[in-house]
Amino acid sequence: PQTIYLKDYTPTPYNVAHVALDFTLHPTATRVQSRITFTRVRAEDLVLNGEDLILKSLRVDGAEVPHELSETHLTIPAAHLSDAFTLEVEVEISPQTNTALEGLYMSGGMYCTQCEAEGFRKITYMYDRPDVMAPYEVTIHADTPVQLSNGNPTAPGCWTDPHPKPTYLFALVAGDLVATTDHFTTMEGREVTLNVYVRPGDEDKTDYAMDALKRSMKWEEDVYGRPYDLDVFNIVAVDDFNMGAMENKGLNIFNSKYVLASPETATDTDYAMIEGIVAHEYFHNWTGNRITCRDWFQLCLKEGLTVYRDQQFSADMRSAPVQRIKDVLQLRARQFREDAGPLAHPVRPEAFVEINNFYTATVYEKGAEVIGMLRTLVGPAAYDAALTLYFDRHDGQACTIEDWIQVFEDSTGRDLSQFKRWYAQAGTPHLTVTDDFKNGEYTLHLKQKTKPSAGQPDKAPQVIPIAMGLIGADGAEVLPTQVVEMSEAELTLRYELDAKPIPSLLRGFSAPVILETEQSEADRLVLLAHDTDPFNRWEASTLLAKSNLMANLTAGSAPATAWLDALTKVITDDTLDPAFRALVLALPSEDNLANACDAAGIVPDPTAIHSARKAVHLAIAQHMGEALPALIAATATPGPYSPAANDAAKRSLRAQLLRLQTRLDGGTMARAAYDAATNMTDQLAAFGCLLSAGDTTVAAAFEAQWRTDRLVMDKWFAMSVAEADPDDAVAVATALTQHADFDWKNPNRFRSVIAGMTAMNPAGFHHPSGAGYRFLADWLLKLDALNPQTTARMSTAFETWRRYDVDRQALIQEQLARIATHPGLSRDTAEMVGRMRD
Ligand code: B3K
Ligand code: ZN
Repeated sequence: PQTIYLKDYTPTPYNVAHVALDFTLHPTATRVQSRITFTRVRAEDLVLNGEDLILKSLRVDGAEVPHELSETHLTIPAAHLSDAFTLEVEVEISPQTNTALEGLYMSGGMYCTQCEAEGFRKITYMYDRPDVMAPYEVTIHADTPVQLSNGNPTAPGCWTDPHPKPTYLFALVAGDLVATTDHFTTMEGREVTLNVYVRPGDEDKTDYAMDALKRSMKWEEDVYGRPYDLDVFNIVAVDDFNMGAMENKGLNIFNSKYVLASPETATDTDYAMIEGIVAHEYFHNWTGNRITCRDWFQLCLKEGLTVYRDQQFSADMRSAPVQRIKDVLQLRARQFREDAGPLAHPVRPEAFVEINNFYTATVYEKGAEVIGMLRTLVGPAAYDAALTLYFDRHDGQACTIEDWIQVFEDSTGRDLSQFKRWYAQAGTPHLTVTDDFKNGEYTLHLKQKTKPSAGQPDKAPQVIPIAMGLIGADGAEVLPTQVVEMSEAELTLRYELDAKPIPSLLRGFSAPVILETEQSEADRLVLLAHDTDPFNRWEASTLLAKSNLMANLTAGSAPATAWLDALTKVITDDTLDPAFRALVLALPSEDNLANACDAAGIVPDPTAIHSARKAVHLAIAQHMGEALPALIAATATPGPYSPAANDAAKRSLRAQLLRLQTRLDGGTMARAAYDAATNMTDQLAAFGCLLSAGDTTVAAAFEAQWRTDRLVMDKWFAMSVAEADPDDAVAVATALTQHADFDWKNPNRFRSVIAGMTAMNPAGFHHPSGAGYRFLADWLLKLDALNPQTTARMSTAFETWRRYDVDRQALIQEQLARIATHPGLSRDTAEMVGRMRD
């Protein structure tokens, strides 16, 4: 397979002035007629992308011309082309048999598309690359009640999109759909019709997505000054979808999981995800669609910025500190993990085989952190000015990271050349801090270092914005938050003080680095109790939890009473947001602890980690003991269910407390909570407790209640594996794959069971027998033949193999080798497995 390099970028020899598409839909024989007008830039052959197409006819300005076809391209020699010409092509495609869910495919009888990154080439011949932008006109002939495409409707089945766009933003949907309709008037006075299209029967689950859309549109105007630019904005929910959602111009297509919600079927987490993803896709209209990427190496230009913006939005809609903590938890769980292993790559990669493999936590989440650091470095006002310049200067263009940085340099006068290293260097910088107090002078000595990663043996220092404060031993703040810029490998900071303070570093997690300090448990307890920065209060609690867990794991030590007391104090503090308290109570994940072992030079034993975590959890439960029932009662949310942050916060704390209570009463209270639950958040929380307590009836009851609801059943599948005893996990998962409703071709269902094992039951996945590894490999090989994209993504469960003991390493390598040598393996999976293999 061919590797594509950033350095090889060349613009096309022809521009596209206009695209007209005419679809006659049929499950196995859809006809696509295209009329594309080109203008010449350089007298070269016209080489267009096209895959799995049956060419029926081809004309240039009405005449047949010689052309060549390969598996992947159509070539028309330059000699047959003029300065400006129209290419008319008719092809036949088969959406029904398109199981990759890329291009035009079918989901539950409905036609839909997914073109990002390179799916349009499976629809017709075209320059399938983001720097070729054109206005589109689309006609759809189908015997379905609804036909949708990008832009504004002009007649039934006819759509015009005046905004030039690349192929990856093209979309088409046709099917038996019903709309929930609403309206939004933009700051420019444009009346926009908003529709959320779902399958008949799901109409009662669209309110929250619509509400989130309207709030996103308003926020985008208020905070970024960007209005919507078409007369219609459509969202469609699709059951079979490879990822979360897609920002097609004016026609966002969503995994139904991120649209459909009712109190009975969706959890608070689902509601928050819907809000965040609706916002994310909507925000792409400016950061991605109006200003797009020159090439796929620039993916973070739209993704990092749009994630940053959706995080800002969620922080504004909910609690900002809680949102920040959740974002950092995600970043550490997914991106730090990726950055520490064989799949590490820069935020802007320089080479790829299959671009779908680079829609990663690094491009998205670290990409967002980079934007956040830039904003911290230049300040909020300068950030706003730079964004205004970005939109003014680049509207309608396909841009690069250089364009983005240039805007900041031009609007602030600052040299950001060193900052660009954040885009170029893979790996998470380690920031090591030591301190000293002598003769009234407090010294902080900082060092940064980034480990080598694939293809990058030596790393240069990066600019790290360090938001920090100093706290006195009594808990009083000695120095309020200031931002220190570290641009060299080492930095020394000095402060004249009366006594040695406790440093509160990296407040708000001001940079995506691994902080290494010699902080004592006593200092952490002070920070947990008194830090003025909520993020660092939580961070102190996490570090305390981690050291207590590690002590239990390595020496069998019981948790320190001082920590348990401090924890109880936070949990019972009514002045604190219950969502914050719930986060303080949540122990670091098993994967996180495996990583902590690795960082400490200890080979992680997933079975021992699982046990240690359970032991510490039990100790917390016993310590809080009699206080738990009253605490649980205090989290009641009377009145009808509301997904808003306040009530959701209480439910999240209740779930944590119920989990502790279950350790003491074996599930008595969880049973009562299960029976009394009137919403999915409470029901699922209690369900998990009961499963963990070994309840033998609840699984069947839950299943009987929710058998006909696909999204709820996804939760049932996932939870059944996640809560299984690690020794039984593979057997449980295997049995679930034989369940009548295990539709493995549906990515949501596949992920429920397979990731239920790999991500949610790590001790089961890493079982010393190697059965978990075999189970994963079996299913990856099975799915790869149908859906390479989801297969490749799920293969990352193996990325941490280097952490483990030689036996586990060998077992994993055996499965990776088995996958790699499988005949007909997809390019997607081959690339991933190749990068992960020894
Ligand atoms: N841009 C899409 C992701 C497309 C993934 C293609 N493999 C969703 C998003 O980031 O908004
Ligand atoms: Zn995105």
